[in-house]
Formats: sequence, C-alpha cells, structure tokens
Amino acid sequence: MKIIDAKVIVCSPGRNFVTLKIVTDDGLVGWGDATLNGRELSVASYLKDHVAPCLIGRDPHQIEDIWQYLYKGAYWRRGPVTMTAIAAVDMALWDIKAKVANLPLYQLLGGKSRAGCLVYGHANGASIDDTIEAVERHLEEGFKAIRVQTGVPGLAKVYGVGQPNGFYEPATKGLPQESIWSTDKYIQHMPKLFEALRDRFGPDLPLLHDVHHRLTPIEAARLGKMLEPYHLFWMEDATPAENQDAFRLIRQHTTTPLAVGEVFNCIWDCKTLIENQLIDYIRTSVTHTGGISHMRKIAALAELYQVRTGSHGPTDVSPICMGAALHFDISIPNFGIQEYMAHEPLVNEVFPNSYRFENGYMVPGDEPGHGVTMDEALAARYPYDPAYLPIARLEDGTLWNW
Ligand code: EZ4
Ligand code: CO
Repeated sequence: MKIIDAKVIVCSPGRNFVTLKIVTDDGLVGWGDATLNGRELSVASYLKDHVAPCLIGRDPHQIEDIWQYLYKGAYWRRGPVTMTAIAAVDMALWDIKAKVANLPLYQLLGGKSRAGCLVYGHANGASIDDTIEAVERHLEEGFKAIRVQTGVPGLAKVYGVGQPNGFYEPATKGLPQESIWSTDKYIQHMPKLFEALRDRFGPDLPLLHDVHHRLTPIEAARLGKMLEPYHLFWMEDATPAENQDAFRLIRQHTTTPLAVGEVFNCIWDCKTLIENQLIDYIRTSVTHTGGISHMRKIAALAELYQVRTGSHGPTDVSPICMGAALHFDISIPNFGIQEYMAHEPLVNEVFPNSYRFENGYMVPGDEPGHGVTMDEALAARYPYDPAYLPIARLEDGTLWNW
C-alpha cells in the first residue's frame, strides 16, 4: 500500500481548524487534526509545502519510521508547528492502519483498559453565584468532574469566563484582544470561590481549576496552600514551565495536585517534571504533541512515576483530536481524566464522529479507525477567518504570562 495524496484543508465553521487528509492507493482515507490556535496557517504551510511531498509513495503502515523521518530527518526538531504537523500525519496513519485491520483504533493500542474515559466540563461565571449555577447545569448534564473559573472583582475580563450562556471561545476574530491582570486580586478571590463550592456541593465532587500560567512559582505555592482545604482534583498551569525546575518550588509548599502541559509539544518538555514527580497530571494533547505515537511514549514515561494523563481537549482542537484522544485514553494504563469542551453542532456536522458522552464519561465509537471523518463540501462553505487568543497585561501595562 502507498500514500498517493496528502491534502491540507483549512476551514472555519465558527472557529478555525486545519485538517490533514491522507489517501492511499487502496482508496483508504486517514484524517489528522493539525489545528494550532492563532497560528493555523503556519502548520498548514509546514504540511503542504514541506511534509506532503515527502509522504507520497511511502507505505502508510510504517507509522514509526515516518514519524522518525519527519522528526529526525528534518534536522530542526521540536516546536509547536513541527510537532502539530507530525501529529496530524501520525493520527491519519493510525486511522488508516485501524481501517485496514477493520478494528477501532484502541484495539491496536492494546485494547480497552477501562469502560469509559472520565471527562471534565467547564463551568464558569462572572460571579461566584453564576459559577455555582454553571456547576449545577453541568451536574444536570451528567458531568462527574468540573473545571471552575470565575470573574475576579476589580478585573474587567478574565480568560476562561465566558458569555452569559456559560461558554467561552478560546480565540476571538480580528487581532488579539487585551485584558488587565492582577495576581493579588485573583489570589484573594479564589479561596472564596472554592469555599462557596464546597459549602454548596459537599466534599466529593472533583473540582479542577486552571491558572493559565499567570503566577510566579512562589505565588502558585501560596495559592496551592490556600486551596488545600478544598482539595482540588488539580491546579492547572500554575506557572510557566519552560523552566521545569520551577515546579520544585511549588511542590515543596503544597499538596494541591498539579497539572501542566497543554503548551508542551514533546517528551523533553515533560522529562524533568515527570522524573522528579513534580506534577500529578500531564496535559499534552494528541494534536500538539506529535500524535498517538509520541503521546504513548509520554504516557509510558509518566506511568513509571505514577503521573497520570489529563489531555487538553478544548474547542480549538478539532473533533478528530477528540476522537483520537479517546482511543488513546481508553487504552493506556495511567489515564487520569480528559478535558471536554463540547463543539458547536456545526463543527460536529463538518467533522462527523461517533464518540459519545454518557453519564460523565466519554467512549470512542467502535467503527474501524479513530471514528472521525470530514464533510469537505460543508467545510468549504466556511473559509479561514483569522482569530487570536487574548493577551494579558499587568495594571501598569507590563505584558504578562497567560
Ligand atoms: O487556553 O485551548 O485547559 N484549557 C485551556 C484552553 C486553552 C486554549 C488555547 O488555545 O486552557 O482554554
Ligand atoms: Co488550560
């Protein structure tokens, strides 16, 4: 069998997605997600101009060799654009291999290690009362674990806190919007939110929180300590992790579980954190971290240190990523939880899929492959529409982490 075509499709059914379609001489099609929020066209070009020509004529069964060829062979290693492009190829090739085997992909990854994948939804509100209502809505929908974000008094806009309907969109049309951030205001307010949530919902409900890299290590240590009475499932992205040792400082001070990794793109970004048990959950995603093949290596490394996975799963990765992620999640031994932000109905029409949300868990479909395809004709009606993630500044105008 040979690869005869590798086509890159950019569309915007409400938000931008980059998709790779690999076609074989047997007429099989494999789909990969290559969406890198706010930098979509860089990955599209990387794939179209530099990767696709090298794929034609290769045997799609040689997934590992093609992965190494694209990684080592390029000379230039790592980075979000490269690793997202490789991920899309990898996902599409696993899709093809599973279709040849006539099996759902998880069967090729070792079979099911659990009945379903625990997911967490996003509850957010401008005030603590609104946030409590959003949690109630999620419980009614069946969620068994919930991420909570809330507005901060004195700050006009906080990322992750959406419109009155409760949803937030990770990117907005046009150039990046700017908002003002105050660590002091935020840190003072968060314990009030979690105290109110525990009063209302009791001790059992798994609650997660995303700090979006806004704190310094010592500030994160302080917040983690302040939140200990409310025993979070995790505190996410407490501080930027380019310097992985920063997490040592947080770890010395708090038993609040730590999760990080949605902006990581390879196993080297995770190595120090995992080997030193500085985190509890690794949040790399299939789309941004080299695909299923590379994610399995990260999971295997993490398994040695009792670190579990908690893959990034926002609306800015396509349903193809979600589908592939669920096959990965259900098969690995050290799965922890999966983020799940439901896509708009139109997105699910453009990317028909068979995964299901059932009573707080998600399960991949059972048809051959990863179970997600694309309606190219429908996608063509929604051309690329530039959008960016917002930017945070401190009150004095200093550009800040997020
Ligand atoms: O900010 O996906 O945990 N989820 C998140 C997301 C990310 C966006 C970035 O593109 O933090 O909302
Ligand atoms: Co996050």
